[in-house]
Amino acid sequence: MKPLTTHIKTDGSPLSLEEYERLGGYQALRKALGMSPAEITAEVKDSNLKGRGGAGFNTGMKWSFVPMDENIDTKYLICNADEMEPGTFKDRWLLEGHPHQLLEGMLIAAYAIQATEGYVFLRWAYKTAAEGIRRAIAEAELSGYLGQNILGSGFHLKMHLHTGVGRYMCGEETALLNSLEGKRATPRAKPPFPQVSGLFGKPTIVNNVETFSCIPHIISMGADWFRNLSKNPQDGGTKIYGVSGQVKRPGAWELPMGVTLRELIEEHAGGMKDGFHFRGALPGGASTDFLVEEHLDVAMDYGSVAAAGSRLGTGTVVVLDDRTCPVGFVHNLEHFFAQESCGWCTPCREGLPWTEKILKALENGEGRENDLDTLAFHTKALGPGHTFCALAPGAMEPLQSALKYFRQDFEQHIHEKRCPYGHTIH
Ligand code: L3W
Repeated sequence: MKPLTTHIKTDGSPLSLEEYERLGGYQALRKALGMSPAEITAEVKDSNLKGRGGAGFNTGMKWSFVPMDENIDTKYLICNADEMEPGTFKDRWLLEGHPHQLLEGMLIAAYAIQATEGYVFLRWAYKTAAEGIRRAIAEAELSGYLGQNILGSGFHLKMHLHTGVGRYMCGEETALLNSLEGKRATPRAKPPFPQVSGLFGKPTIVNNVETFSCIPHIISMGADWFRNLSKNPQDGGTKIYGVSGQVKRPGAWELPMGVTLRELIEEHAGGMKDGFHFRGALPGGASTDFLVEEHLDVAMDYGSVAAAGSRLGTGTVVVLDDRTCPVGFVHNLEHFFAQESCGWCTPCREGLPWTEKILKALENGEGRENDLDTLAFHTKALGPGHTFCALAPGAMEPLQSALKYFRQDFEQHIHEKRCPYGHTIH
């Protein structure tokens, strides 16, 4: 059962409103408008849908924090479609192929929290998705699904498409809010959480594309059905997993939540390319800890990956092979994170370029004996609790786990004064 992706056309072109309606599209919205907002939130909470952007927070619980006081004049609903996590390309599939499914999920969510303004905050580079979403919004407005008095219910929702300017930082929900307000995209302190004080100081829900796309199915089929799509009903539903690296068939697939890492790599991605061997993998984009061979049978759900010392993150696996230098691999990631730091807090602004510089020196054979201690210190000083947001702690995850699992490679660079893989960085 692949409720989110079964109907996406093989050429990737978006389903039109007519095609979507023929498949039962917007029936979940009709059903939702006959329910109370509290009933919808309770159904979503019971489904054990957890946020698909990377953090895995219970979606219904998040919605339940929104004040339902009738005196609040405006509430906002935002889809975080700023997909820029390295190795992550799952939302693009849904954005380009199934825009009405996303809009229907957002409409139901907006009704559940009684938001009247919605935004799709889209990655600037997703030009094809922008066209499809713009068209879908226009189609939905013309057919009475969006705008004033939706389907005669008295509920209103105005939807806007906002394209970013290409900063990873805008994927962090409070930096995204600042960006939408026309301010510099720096994170805000939490609490207050956006559910209480978000866009322009009003109650705001921010959820990921894949999260919203699950909502029409939960409302149509019920929380029990959704929970049991998963191999581990604690983390309900299916998941769009991806694999990249030196595998035979890199790609993305919608599968029951909780398939093993081995199944993903060996069955769906076709195994390693001839001449390459598996050394490790980041399970969910760049800001997660490496898993290694002993973890291949770990179930790819939030709890199991955490128990193995990492995070499910976005569920898009980046594979490290035996012919790629782990030091160079991690340097590449730290280069990205250093470049994308917004500079707001000192540990991130100063620590990431310093980390990158040490890794570059190591890779070029200029490493010193105490470099590994300095890197280990950085993994703590830039870790959780020391920075304003999750960017730097996330950046430290591949580094700290590389120092643990591939330490010999780091030491070899220092002792041999060169990269054993013959790699250099200019
Ligand atoms: C109320 C509380 N609400 C948490 C809400 C919070 C947010 C959600 C998750 O980072 C991760 C990061 C990246 N009362 C709450 C609460 N919330 N506690 O729950 O919050 P949080 O703080 O756990 O995570 P976050 O700061 O939103 C997200 C990782 O995802 N990641 C990045 C993916 C990047 C993309 C992209 O490119 N667009 O998806 C991948 O692993 O490192 O750890 O809504 O308000 N007590």
